[in-house]
Amino acid sequence: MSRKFRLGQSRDAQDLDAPDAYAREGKSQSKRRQRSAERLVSDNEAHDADAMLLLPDPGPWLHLPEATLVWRHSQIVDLELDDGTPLRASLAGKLKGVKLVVGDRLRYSAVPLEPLDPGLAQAQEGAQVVAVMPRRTLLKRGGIDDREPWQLICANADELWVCAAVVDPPLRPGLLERAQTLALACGLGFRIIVTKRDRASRQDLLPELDPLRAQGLPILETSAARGQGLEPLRELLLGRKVVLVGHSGVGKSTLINALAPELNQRTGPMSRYGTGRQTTTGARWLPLAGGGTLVDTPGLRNLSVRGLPRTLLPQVFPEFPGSWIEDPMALDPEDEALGLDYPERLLSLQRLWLEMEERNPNQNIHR
Ligand SMILES: Nc1nc2c(ncn2[C@@H]2O[C@H](COP(=O)(O)OP(=O)(O)OP(=O)(O)O)[C@@H](O)[C@H]2O)c(=O)[nH]1
Ligand SMILES: [Mg+2]
Repeated sequence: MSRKFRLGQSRDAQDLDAPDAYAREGKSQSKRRQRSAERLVSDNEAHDADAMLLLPDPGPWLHLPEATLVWRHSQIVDLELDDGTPLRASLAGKLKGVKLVVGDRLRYSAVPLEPLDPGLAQAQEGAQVVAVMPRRTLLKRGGIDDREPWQLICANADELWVCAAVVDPPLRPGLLERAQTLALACGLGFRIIVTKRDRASRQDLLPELDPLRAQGLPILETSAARGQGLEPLRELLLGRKVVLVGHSGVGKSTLINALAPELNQRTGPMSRYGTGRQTTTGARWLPLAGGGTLVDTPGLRNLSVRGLPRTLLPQVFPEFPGSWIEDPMALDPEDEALGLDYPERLLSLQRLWLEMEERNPNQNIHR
């Protein structure tokens, strides 16, 4: 396709997003996963995408105080009370199997109310979480296989800001469209934050983003290194809970430090792209001194839309007629008669359309 991409970046449409994340798995790992996915594929229950999102009734516990989950270890959680006090707590047995996620509003008791898992002797003392309040929003992406239909990212956020660096790692518009789709599915506001703007010349107008600009998506260009573009973000953050997502190394944590130096998030040099080493290792809920909340997340390799409804697509691709969205596979993005300004958008539509229906990506992607 003859589009104007920056030197050194891939022009290959396949590279715009990253199903290749799967291709990097070791052979034995992929075989093991394939086998377990096959075992599950006949099991209807495994496909109940919402089963894992059901929360036990918090009714009996509403007299207990509430706090926000800010960091999750495996069986222990760090909470922040409404006055800002931190509190570490264990989880009651009834929450076993409930996937808690940062941003969850939890009811806790200062003394354990339930016997604890005997394996957790060190947590016998102290507070215990006994209930989760219903979530206002829940950001989730498609899971890697049917054992885990969804991967939860964050609860109770208002907006999703997807960060994309101008370079290192390369800008991948495909990930931005996926993030927009997830934001729509989860009822979150959506913005694109371009990071490391200082790494590209001012003459470089970032043509990769033209198709998204043409859709009127809000795109903000920033450089944490030069302090560029931060003021508008500070204003947008006031009173809002915002979750940042993006590839590893795009500068999410650096941006958070630039916006709120008191948070002092760990940042790190770029790992070789695709090695999966992330500097941030778990999502963290970070209330800001000036009001508002940021959620730092570990770098994503891909954002799967598997299992999301195709009815979201007309909002993501408003430039295409309804009949195209109903059956995009009937069209050829290379077909000049379609008169497409941005043929890669049709490719993206086709990719998302196919993926939404997929039961098990392993069976389609693996060798
Ligand atoms: N030149 C320049 N470098 C930046 C900018 N923002 C971040 N970086 C560099 O990019 C690298 C990665 O930054 P991080 O903030 O750790 O990236 P991250 O997105 O939090 O990465 P993960 O935690 O792995 O997901 C660091 O070496 C930063 O110094 C910027 O605005 N300009
Ligand atoms: Mg980070």
